[in-house]
Amino acid sequence: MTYQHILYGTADGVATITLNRPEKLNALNERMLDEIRAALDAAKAEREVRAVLLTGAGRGFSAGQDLSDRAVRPDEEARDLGATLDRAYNPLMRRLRDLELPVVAAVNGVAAGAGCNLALAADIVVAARSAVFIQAFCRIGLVPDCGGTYWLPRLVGAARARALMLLGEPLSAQQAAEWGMIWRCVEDDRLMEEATMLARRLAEGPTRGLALTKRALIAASDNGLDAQLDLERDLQREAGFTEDYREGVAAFLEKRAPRFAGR
Ligand code: T3D
Repeated sequence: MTYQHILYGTADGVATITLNRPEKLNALNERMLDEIRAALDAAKAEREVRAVLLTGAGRGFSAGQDLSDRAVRPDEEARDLGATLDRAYNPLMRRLRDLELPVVAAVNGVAAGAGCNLALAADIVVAARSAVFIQAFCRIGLVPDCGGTYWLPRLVGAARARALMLLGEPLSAQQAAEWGMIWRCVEDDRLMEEATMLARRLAEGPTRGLALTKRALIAASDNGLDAQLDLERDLQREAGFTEDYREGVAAFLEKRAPRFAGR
């Protein structure tokens, strides 16, 4: 696929996807959502890619749905937004959930609406100190989507999620980190260095084991303890047969750093 609205590149085992409509704060349109999905598929298909880094060009991460595609004249029927979720947003969120690679989001600026929940769907979120997170949906009469109503209460608790979603006020990166909504808030000029280092470190990790961990954590949101213990058993069985596990144990016993091959 030729990318118009994102940049895609790979280096050191990391596929970097940069949302690239900076003049619109990387507002999302259908083409861009298709491109992000295609880029995730490309990352998955490339053997040497073992982690994904998602960020935005310019001063924003993403301002959510491009509202200039949503202007409705009084004489027009409003479009069926459920259909857009079915066609474009939900497949992307499911792709991210199912991707067996760790995803780091480097939130370089405002993350609003679907842009906010896209960032929160990453496995590890690092944000620049100047970034803000806005559940902007209520400001325009919509419902939070992209899994926000699922993930946000689990990340910050019901009371904070409710207020964020009903008030639509900006939450600073610092506060988001203090609330456990994101992993870390860093100085603006350190963001890309920190996020890239993190993604590279993950790319050198035991990729299968990390993917299985991701699967366990996602399932834990719905499972009871018994189901989760059974799942951990099954996933541990699988991890125990990987080359990386052998290498991890050998490296420990030989008192050296492991060299994980991602298999
Ligand atoms: O529709 C469906 O399919 C359903 C799914 C919905 C998912 C959603 O994401 S709904 C929520 C949509 N997003 C918003 O409501 C946020 C709208 N944007 C803002 O509230 C503000 O722009 C921000 C708080 C994000 C940033 O404010 P600020 O003051 O830093 O920047 P700005 O001046 O408002 O924006 C800069 C430019 O980006 C500006 O263009 P201009 O005037 O310089 O030509 C602005 O119009 C444009 N822009 C920002 N957000 C969007 C946008 N253009 C289109 N769509 C946007 N979402």
